[in-house]
Amino acid sequence: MFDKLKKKFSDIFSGNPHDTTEESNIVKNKSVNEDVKPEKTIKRDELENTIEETLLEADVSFDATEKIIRELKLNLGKLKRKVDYTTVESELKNVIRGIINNNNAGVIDILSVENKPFVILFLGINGTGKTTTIGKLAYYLKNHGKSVVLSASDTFRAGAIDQLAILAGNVGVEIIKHDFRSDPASVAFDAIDHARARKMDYVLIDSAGRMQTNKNLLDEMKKIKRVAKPDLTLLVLDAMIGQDVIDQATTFSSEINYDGVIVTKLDTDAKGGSIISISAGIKKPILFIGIGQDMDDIMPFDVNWYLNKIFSS
Ligand SMILES: Nc1nc2c(ncn2[C@@H]2O[C@H](COP(=O)(O)OP(=O)(O)OP(=O)(O)O)[C@@H](O)[C@H]2O)c(=O)[nH]1
Ligand SMILES: [Mg+2]
Repeated sequence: MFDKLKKKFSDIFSGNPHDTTEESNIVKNKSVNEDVKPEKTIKRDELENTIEETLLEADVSFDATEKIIRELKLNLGKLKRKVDYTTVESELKNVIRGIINNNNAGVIDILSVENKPFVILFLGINGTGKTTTIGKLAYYLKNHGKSVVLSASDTFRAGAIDQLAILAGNVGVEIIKHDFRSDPASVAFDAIDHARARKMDYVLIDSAGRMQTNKNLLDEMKKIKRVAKPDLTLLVLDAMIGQDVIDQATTFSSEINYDGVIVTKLDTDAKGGSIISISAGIKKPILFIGIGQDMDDIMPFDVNWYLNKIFSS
């Protein structure tokens, strides 16, 4: 996961790719053997260009890359003294952290919510991982001592109800389902009713994948939201689709208001930049990330975890 970006940053900040003894304003970080190593230096512009290229190659969107470089230059420019690799690396980290935290400030802790049942609606285009994520999240909540009921509100795709029922069985939570092609909003209504009557903690509502062009399905999505009145609406985004993810999220937000996102399939993101692009482009918090196909391959998103994955120090 994110291996390419980590390797590249590691090379850059250890001074590998652009070592030069030319006149410059960045001094290579002096380490343990500073007495024996000649001081290596590098031009600041050159380093900034290398970082810019690296971000673009890691699939960080153009806009996000420009923003990062702009802020990095600004922060480094404020430093009166000569800067070294370690300073540039830590400033870059700060800039990336800032972009991600900007959206994640005030993000709710799903385990300590007050409403009971707490209703979560999952939306997204086809195949992003909604149904799998619901299974994983049910497992996560159950492992934290919570009671969960799933609402099989993807009544559109043949097999979707069975898929969710199998997941419910595997993780050991309840499911409310109606027949194929029945009204998804009425399934959600019944699931919430069921949870209320039994004082259960969470209702997780699955929904059919839909494209922005599919008017009927978009109307159906709005109806589920109107009827279920979810406490939280989450858009499920697939890290594998690269920068199209921003367009998807923007299109969805023009149709329906959602509170945050779940980014799936990060285990397949060798390049590493999707989290940065999503944070910079969508301006919604990332609540959870999917990191594999097993039921325990989900974790609350943590900016420090991400930074540790892409930076070596
Ligand atoms: N590698 C990996 N695969 C995942 C992850 N999350 C989901 N998948 C896979 O993505 C595929 C689609 O997942 P679904 O959960 O069926 O996606 P969906 O959004 O419900 O699809 P529709 O109902 O057709 O819209 C499945 O093969 C999942 O196993 C993840 O975090 N990592
Ligand atoms: Mg599904």
